[in-house]
Amino acid sequence: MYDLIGDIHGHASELVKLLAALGYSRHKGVYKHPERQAIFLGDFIDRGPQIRETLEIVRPMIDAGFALSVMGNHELNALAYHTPDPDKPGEYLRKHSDKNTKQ
Ligand SMILES: [Mn+2]
Repeated sequence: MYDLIGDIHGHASELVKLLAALGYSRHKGVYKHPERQAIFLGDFIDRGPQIRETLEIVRPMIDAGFALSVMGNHELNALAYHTPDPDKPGEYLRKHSDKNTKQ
C-alpha cells in the first residue's frame, strides 16, 4: 500500500505533521512506515519557506527505499534553468528572466 503525497512546495513542517499522522516515524533521521511506502508526486521546491528541509526529509526516504518519487514541473523547470542550451551558447534551456531567476 502506498501513501501519495504531492505539492509540498517547501512546507517541511506540514510534511512532518502529515507523515506523523499517516503513521511514519523517524529512525536515524529517516521517516519510515512499518508497512507502507510513500510516493511523492513532485513539486518539492518553489514558493515555500523550507525548501532545503523538505529535500532533506524526502531524499533520505527515497535513498533508504521508504519512498518513491516522480519529478514535478517545478523540478523540471529548475533543471532546465541550470542546463546550458546546446544550440545557443551562453543561454539556458529555461530563460534566465527576472521571474524565473526569482523563482
Ligand atoms: Mn504544484
